[in-house]
Amino acid sequence: MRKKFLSTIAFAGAAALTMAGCSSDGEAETPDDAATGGTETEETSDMLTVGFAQTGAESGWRSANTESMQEAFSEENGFELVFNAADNDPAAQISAVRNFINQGVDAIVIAPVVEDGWDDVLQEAQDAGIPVILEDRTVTASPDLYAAWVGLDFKAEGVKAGEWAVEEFGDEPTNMVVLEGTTGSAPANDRAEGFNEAIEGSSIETIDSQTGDFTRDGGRSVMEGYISNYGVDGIDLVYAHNDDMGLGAIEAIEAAGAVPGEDIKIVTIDAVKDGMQALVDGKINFIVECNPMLGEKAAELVRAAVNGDDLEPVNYVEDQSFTQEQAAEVIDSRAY
Ligand code: GYE
Repeated sequence: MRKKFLSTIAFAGAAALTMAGCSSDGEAETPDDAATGGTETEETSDMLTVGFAQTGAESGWRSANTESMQEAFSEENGFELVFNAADNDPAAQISAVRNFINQGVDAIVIAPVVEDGWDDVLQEAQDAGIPVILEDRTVTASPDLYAAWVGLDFKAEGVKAGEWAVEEFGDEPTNMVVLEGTTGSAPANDRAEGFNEAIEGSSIETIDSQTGDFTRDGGRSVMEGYISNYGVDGIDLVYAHNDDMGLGAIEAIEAAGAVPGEDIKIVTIDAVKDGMQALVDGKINFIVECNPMLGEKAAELVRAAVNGDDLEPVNYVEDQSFTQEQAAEVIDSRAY
């Protein structure tokens, strides 16, 4: 905690030192030193206590992001991290942030589960003089209520995925099903918007779109439903808002006796280890990257905010994208 520790030298101890005529480290003590006995002295600790409200542990991306945050906000780097994972429950996440405010932390970092509903608690943090940094996802609340955001351009990710699909399917009539991320989350909203813009006027038709909550289980069970409604032959393409849901869809397609990546093509977003492996194995056809290594930048922003420095309010991290061939080339050198 970046607070001033007030320490009082016990009178009896000071008297004993005076009597011995030297301090505890053996240095000769002057009468002035002895005179400080019984008064208050100040020490300052530069450790910053930071509350981090993580969404939960829904995906491989999330695990990599949590790891990156824990590494950057380490004790060696001068942080005491108070970690909360909200299990993707927006109300639980808001109450975790309220707890951080009540604890009087030095700064708060939030990866907001959903975009809406943040105005009140962000105002409370501001009233308490606690700077807030957003990492990963965005909110609809006014940017005046938080110091800065670091993350990815989710809409651009959706556009890249959509452009790949348009190129892949050309003029062929294409039945697509979508596995959406958590309803109301920035990446689910923006990845849908970007993709839809990119496929506008193409031969790709969205025949169904439901949430799989960014989880592998969610992706599998929604895909099972799609297969039982439309049949394997009725689906040409799966657009999954993250790798984990795509991996769940692969399980459902294989369980139905079909070949993922061939009978049904798959495009996903994230490029985490398991997703990249499935791409190399030919089960996914294209992945747009979403970089989860945001810890260092978030820590830099927290320090600057606590120091009262001017901050760049919007901080984008670059993403790439991968075909199956490109994935095979880079898979061994990937950090996540
Ligand atoms: O793509 C997904 C996750 O907010 C960018 O959340 C993040 C998304 C990521 O759980 O896998």
